[in-house]
Amino acid sequence: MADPIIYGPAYSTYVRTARLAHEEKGVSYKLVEVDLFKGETNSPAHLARHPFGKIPAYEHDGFALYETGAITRYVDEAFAGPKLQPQDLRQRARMNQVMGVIDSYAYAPMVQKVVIQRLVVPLMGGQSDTAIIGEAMPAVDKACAALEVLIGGNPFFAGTTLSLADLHAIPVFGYFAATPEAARVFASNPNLKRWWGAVAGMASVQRTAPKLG
Ligand SMILES: N[C@@H](CCC(=O)N[C@@H](CS)C(=O)NCC(=O)O)C(=O)O
Repeated sequence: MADPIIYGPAYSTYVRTARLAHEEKGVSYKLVEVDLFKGETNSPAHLARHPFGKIPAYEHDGFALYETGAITRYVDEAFAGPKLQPQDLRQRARMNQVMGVIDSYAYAPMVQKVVIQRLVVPLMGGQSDTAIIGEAMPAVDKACAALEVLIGGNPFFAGTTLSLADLHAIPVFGYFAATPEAARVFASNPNLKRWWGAVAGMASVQRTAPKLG
């Protein structure tokens, strides 16, 4: 059986989540570069894989899939290896809730606004727009305050073991932690700070670390 294929660039947060799922399961995969910044996500070939022109797209043995949460749940259930979805109903509900919070409330202000302005725009020779960052920060604070409550005193978002929720959150925090805004956000959210301090050192997280620039 051929290795599964993840289509997308290594710098994408959602691509990294899909990669982390394979890494944690111990499943080898092929990463096929589709560069967002070169407009390749809107090429006919990519739109055939993902009609919304997003990344990642995925293929396993003739089965095509998109949407990161669907991909990571599939990977967890299709392959042997450590279970990344809790058996316990409520822990699994918490995992799904956190994945939804990242998608709906955290990703846009944290990545599309603060990370793009702080890390990507300067790399492309521009200047960070502090007005965009300032406008995004109330939404960042709200999302992080909610995640702070959801993780509580647990080591991971769904409880005592790593789950897909952590893999959804890691790439977002991986970039956000490198912005100047992170110090204050982590100071206000000690549970998130403790969580990030622990997961940042995981081998899979190190192996998938994006190289910007
Ligand atoms: N709902 C999608 C979101 C994926 C997504 O937004 N990916 C970003 C990159 S991390 C993207 O494709 N951005 C390009 C765009 O929005 O045009 C999923 O869960 O896979």
